[in-house]
Amino acid sequence: MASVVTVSTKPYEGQKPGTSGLRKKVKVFLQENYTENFIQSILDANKDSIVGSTLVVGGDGRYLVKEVVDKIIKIAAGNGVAKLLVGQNGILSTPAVSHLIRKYKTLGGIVLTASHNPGGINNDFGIKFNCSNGGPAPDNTTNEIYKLSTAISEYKIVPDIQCSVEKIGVQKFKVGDRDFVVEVIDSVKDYVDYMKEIFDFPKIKSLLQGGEKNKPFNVLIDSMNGVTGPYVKAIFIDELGASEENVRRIVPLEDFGGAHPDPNLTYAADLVNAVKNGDYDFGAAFDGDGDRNMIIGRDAFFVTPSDSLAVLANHLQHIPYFQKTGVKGFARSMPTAAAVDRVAAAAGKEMFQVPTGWKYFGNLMDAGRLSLCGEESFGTGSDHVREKDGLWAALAWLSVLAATQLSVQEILSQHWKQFGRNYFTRYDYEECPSDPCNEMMQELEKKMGSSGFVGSSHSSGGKTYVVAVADNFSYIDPVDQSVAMKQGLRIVFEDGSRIVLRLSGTGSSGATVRLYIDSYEASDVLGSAQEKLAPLIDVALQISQLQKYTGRDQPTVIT
Ligand code: G16
Repeated sequence: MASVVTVSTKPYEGQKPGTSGLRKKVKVFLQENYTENFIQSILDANKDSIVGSTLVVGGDGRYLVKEVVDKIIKIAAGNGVAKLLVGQNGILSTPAVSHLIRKYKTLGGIVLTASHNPGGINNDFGIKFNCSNGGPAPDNTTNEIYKLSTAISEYKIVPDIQCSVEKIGVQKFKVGDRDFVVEVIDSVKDYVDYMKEIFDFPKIKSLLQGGEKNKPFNVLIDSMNGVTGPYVKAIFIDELGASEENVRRIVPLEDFGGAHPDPNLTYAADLVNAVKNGDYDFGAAFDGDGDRNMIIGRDAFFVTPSDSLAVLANHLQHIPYFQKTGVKGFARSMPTAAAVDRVAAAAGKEMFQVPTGWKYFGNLMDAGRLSLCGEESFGTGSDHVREKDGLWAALAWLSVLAATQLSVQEILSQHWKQFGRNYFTRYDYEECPSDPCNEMMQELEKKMGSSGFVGSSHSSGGKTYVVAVADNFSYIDPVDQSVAMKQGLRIVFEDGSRIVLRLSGTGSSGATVRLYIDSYEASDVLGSAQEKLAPLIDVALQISQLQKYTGRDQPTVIT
């Protein structure tokens, strides 16, 4: 029989979860009791229901996951948790955690990931709590966790529990007079079974093998050495009959092999080049924890996440899950281009615009008002879980391609002809010094609120834009009326074009500035986004004085 030990500790500053969980450098988490404090704060935030509860635990395989899984097991045992469902070797993708929480009706789950941020001893780690609906904890819970972390004085742990997470199976312990169970589960099985329910796998398999056209549809799927590797193997190779040549980087590595596991045109350039130079019809990449996706077509034709969302919204009828559930509303985050709004209007569906962060979609889904949503930050997903889901997005695209027998580019051209096109780009200025960036945002907000700003004209490249609306976006949740203030500076011009500026909430050091540019054209739809948006980008740089404050001439990443 093992017993609970109470350990004295002191609070650390800065354990405030960002857009999605607490993300810091590994070395920060390695400080004495830093990780223990945060885990105890998560459990304390659930104190009314923690005793006798079941939690899901897993992560994206990055450096420190295994050690922290072990700490969670011991601290959960110390706090009266009855059972943990742990992914084998600590491996679970973020959408898989969400599914497991829902399927097994647990109190929630703890996800160990810093998502798309690099891993390894010199890089990032992260801890996130998901609630019983499977979604990231909402602001009131993360605020409570933070508050508890600022006043913590002790944590409870059972140091004598020796639990291996290498083998699938049930391990039982006695803690005082309580039973404590750790069930190590297959990391992929439940998720793969679910995907087989949602999609028509035989139809996708037939597409990949040549189907009606009798010409194999060649895919290249890139896990970027992140957690999706085993899921990609199970789905694409074992279920859909793809070959080893159709997948790459499918072994999760603690440091992602040195890659920055963020599926965008800069960090997934390897995949883009391979598709450009090879005979591929479709390419997809996923981030470290498997919730983000990037979709490209033949010749590396890039689908912006905003367009990806709109195209899927327009074709959900091809997916068996939606044939069963019907299609409720659609939603996007505020900085995401409004392409999906046009699909919603044409289909007569409710359309919601939420702040950046998947957690804001959860209430709408739980209320039965939202089927499909997405974010410009390479997130797409549906109410099948409460996280965005990279593999789901790739399978959704393949379902549409199988049903329409069109190429990726043809689908987009057709879509733009029908709905017009929202040209969109995002400039990221990563890891800038924080103080000048904060000052830039404050000064810009002041300028936007000054008299005469609304109505003022701004010109570049022969185009003139007149400001119609200037605000700091705030959101009232239509379900529980909770309010989220100051979610991004937004300047909307009279022709509907938009500039949005916000500071990232997912970085682990310094400040990352995100500049989002969006402009709608009803008929001129086949141009290059960078050319079309050049005048507006210039106007954004003038108004914000971004280059002066950040000291950067060029963004780190252009999407
Ligand atoms: C997280 C959230 C997303 C959000 C993204 C962007 O993604 O889950 O909902 O859009 O951050 O965050 P930011 O612009 O603040 O960096 P992930 O994939 O990092 O979990």
